[in-house]
Order: sequence, then C-alpha cells, then structure tokens
Amino acid sequence: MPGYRPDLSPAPKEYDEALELIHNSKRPVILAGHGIIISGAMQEVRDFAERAGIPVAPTLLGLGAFPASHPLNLGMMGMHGEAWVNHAIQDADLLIALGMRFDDRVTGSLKTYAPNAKKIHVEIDPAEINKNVKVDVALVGDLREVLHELLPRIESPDRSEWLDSIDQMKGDAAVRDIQNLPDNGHLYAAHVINDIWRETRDADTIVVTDVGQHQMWEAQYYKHEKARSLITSGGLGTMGFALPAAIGAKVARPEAEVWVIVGDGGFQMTMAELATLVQENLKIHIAIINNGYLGMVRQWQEFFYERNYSATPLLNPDFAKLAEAYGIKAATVRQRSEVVPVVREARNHDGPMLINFHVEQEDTVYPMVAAGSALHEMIRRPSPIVETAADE
Ligand SMILES: Cc1cc2nc3c(=O)[nH]c(=O)nc-3n(C[C@H](O)[C@H](O)[C@H](O)COP(=O)(O)OP(=O)(O)OC[C@H]3O[C@@H](n4cnc5c(N)ncnc54)[C@H](O)[C@@H]3O)c2cc1C
Ligand SMILES: Cc1ncc(C[n+]2csc(CCOP(=O)(O)OP(=O)(O)O)c2C)c(N)n1
Ligand SMILES: [Mg+2]
Repeated sequence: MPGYRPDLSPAPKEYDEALELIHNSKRPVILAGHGIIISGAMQEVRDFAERAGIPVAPTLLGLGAFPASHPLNLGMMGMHGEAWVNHAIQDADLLIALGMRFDDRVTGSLKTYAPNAKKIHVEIDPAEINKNVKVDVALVGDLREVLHELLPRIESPDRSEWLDSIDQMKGDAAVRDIQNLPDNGHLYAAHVINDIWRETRDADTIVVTDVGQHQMWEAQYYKHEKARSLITSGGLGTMGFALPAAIGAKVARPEAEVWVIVGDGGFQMTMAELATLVQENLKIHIAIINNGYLGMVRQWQEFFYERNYSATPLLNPDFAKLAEAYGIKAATVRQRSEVVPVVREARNHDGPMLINFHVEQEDTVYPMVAAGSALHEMIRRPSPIVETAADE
C-alpha cells in the first residue's frame, strides 16, 4: 500500500540477542510456518535447523516447508498435532517462530502456552509481533534474508539429550494407532489417506484438501516432503475450497498429479465445478471421505454436547452416479482392500476420476486440544491399539 513502508531490516543488536538466545538454549524448537514457503526459504531453514541441531514443528500451512522424512521434523503442532510435538513445545526453553503467526489452533490457551520458553519471532508483518504471543526478540523482515544474516554465525552445540527426550515422548503416539487397526471390514479415513500417500509419494503430487476431519487426517497421514505439495484452507477454513482450488492447481501445474481430499459436506458446496473439470479436460482425482456427517462438527457435539448430533447427519446423493452424470469415471469403495487398486485405477485412467470412500461414520480426530485448553491437555484416543511411532 502506498505509504506503508515497514522497516524490514532488523538492527545488529537484534541479531545479537537472537543468537545469544539460540546459543544458550538447551531445549529449542523451531516453529515452521507458511512464511517459509512464501519467502522461498526452505533450504535456509533446513541449513539453520541442521547446523543448530534444532527440531522443527510445522504448522498446518507450514507442512512441506521442511521435509516430513527429515530426522529433525517432529510433525505438526497444535489442536490436532502430534502429542509429543505439543509436549515438546510446552517443555521448550526457546521457541524460534519462522513465518508463522501463533494462530489459536496452534497455541491453545495463551495463558499456559510454552511457559518456560523465550521466544524469537522472525516475521515480515510488524502487526503480527506480540499480537498473540509476547516475544523476547523480533526480527522483522523477509525470512530468507534474515536467515542469510544468521546462518554464518550459528554454532552447533550438542543437543542430543533434548532430541533423545523428544524421541522418548514419541512412544506416546496414539495418533498413529489407527494405521495398524485390523482389516475388520471397517474403512477408516486414515487408512484411505495413508494408502493414497504410499501410492503417490514418489510422484509430483499436489494434494488439495477441504475443511474438517479429513483435512486433519490428511495433515497427519500424508507426509509432505516438498513445499506447495499441500494446498488447504487454514485460516479461513472455507468448506468448498478443495475442488475449485484443485482446478487452479492443475491449470497452473498441468504436469503435476492433483488429488482432492474432501468431505461429503464440503464437496456439496462447490460440486457444480465438476462441469468445469469436464469442460477444461482436467485430470484431477477426487477422493470423497464420506462419513455421512459434517464430521468435525459432529466430533465437537460428541465431546462437548453429549452426542447431540443436531444438523450434522448428511443425506448425501450417490456421488459416483453424480460424477457419471457428468461423464466422469467413478467408483465406490467400502473395504480397505479396495483402496490401493482403485487409487491405481484412477492414476492409470486417462481423465478425471471420483472415488466415493464410505468410511467409518463416527470416527474422531485425535489428539485434540479443546478450545481454551492448554496445549498439553489433549483429549487422546481411548486405549490405543498399537504404538507405531517408528512408522516411516
Ligand atoms: C479444522 C481446522 C483445524 C486446524 N488445526 C490446526 C492444527 O492442529 N495445527 C495447525 O498448525 N493449524 C491448524 N489449523 C490451521 C490454522 O487455523 C492456521 O491456518 C495455521 O496454523 C496458520 O499457519 P501459519 O501461521 O504457518 O500460516 P499463515 O497464517 O499463512 O501465516 C504466515 C505468516 O508468515 C508471515 N510471512 C509471510 N511472508 C513472509 C516472509 N517472506 N518472511 C517472513 N514472514 C512471512 C505472514 O506475515 C504470516 O504472519 C486448522 C485449521 C482448520 C480449518
Ligand atoms: C463454508 C463453511 N461453513 C461451515 C464451516 C464450519 N465447519 C467446519 S468443518 C465442518 C464440517 C465439514 O464436514 P465435511 O465436509 O463432511 O468434512 P468432515 O469433517 O466430515 O471430514 C463445518 C460445517 C466451514 N468451515 N465453512
Ligand atoms: Mg463428512
């Protein structure tokens, strides 16, 4: 905007203060946000984390900014983040926030957020500094430029004790248990998404999600290695986003494989765009995670409103027939054994395909930090079946 010229060059003293905090910290965590991707600082963040030996926790919109398979990647933080990540944040003595804005889904109750941690905030927008979380040092500027200043001065202390203690917390990994549920005839959304990941992980894949439970399961069970391989509506959380956004992604990157992962509720908000798919001849794969509910709202009704499922059950059309009416290939899947074959069929088909996955109806996203709770006070899956923290 004309006249809006924030100072985007941190003072030398601010760099010195940040470096002192980093070098004196025993239990630091990097909070990796969407600003890394916007700034194009993926390599710099990696260099920084590796040189300083600091573990990295991405936000939802930071997924892909730091490779999921990197040994320093802890996994997503926040309301539906991994339990050990939230515990690590609460135990940390230093948080280094890189291009993230401490959204309420990330912090839980602000009163109890990372109480023993000093905070460094690297952020391009001065209005974000001290907005939600009060910080000790703010470096206001473009993240990539700030990291170029910091990197040559970063020392490499031994942080193995801290990293080992986080590793031990991973034993407490209820969020992963569902992957190992026996094939008992029920289809779980986590299975579907994890299988799609296994089949498409080596391709140039872009996943576009809608808003709700399936969005959180995708964040948990699809491992993003590269920036911009996940497109999702985080801040506004707009149902109906996925299909039109996927059309945009495919038009912009025709060579990429584009998957829509969408709820039965959100899909119905913009499903008229199926016509656009056909008209523009776009090969997009649509996976409807059909649980027969506005699932994320049903989940809140289950936890906080005594299972009073008011206005959340959905009377859906037959999505496969609907797709076929547009001339789009379609399939309906109810068994786990059918997931991989149908994903392969979609990938081999010369055109778009819609798959209607009928999943367990009253499944719940765990862990969950209830609104207003402290980040470490998570509702956990009752009696985990198998602990699989070592999952690749
Ligand atoms: C149902 C639902 C559940 C959710 N649950 C979670 C959850 O469990 N965990 C979670 O993390 N999120 C969750 N979210 C998403 C959450 O609401 C926020 O959208 C998300 O946490 C924001 O991530 P961010 O701060 O990285 O990105 P943004 O909100 O995009 O913020 C990016 C920040 O980077 C800054 N920036 C931009 N460019 C630069 C640059 N060049 N240099 C430096 N800084 C820059 C911007 O000014 C901004 O402050 C959920 C959303 C929904 C709808
Ligand atoms: C346009 C819009 N309306 C309402 C909401 C509130 N909301 C968030 S998640 C959700 C339920 C989503 O249901 P569905 O698309 O079936 O996905 P599921 O949670 O079942 O995976 C609702 C109603 C929203 N985010 N956006
Ligand atoms: Mg649903």
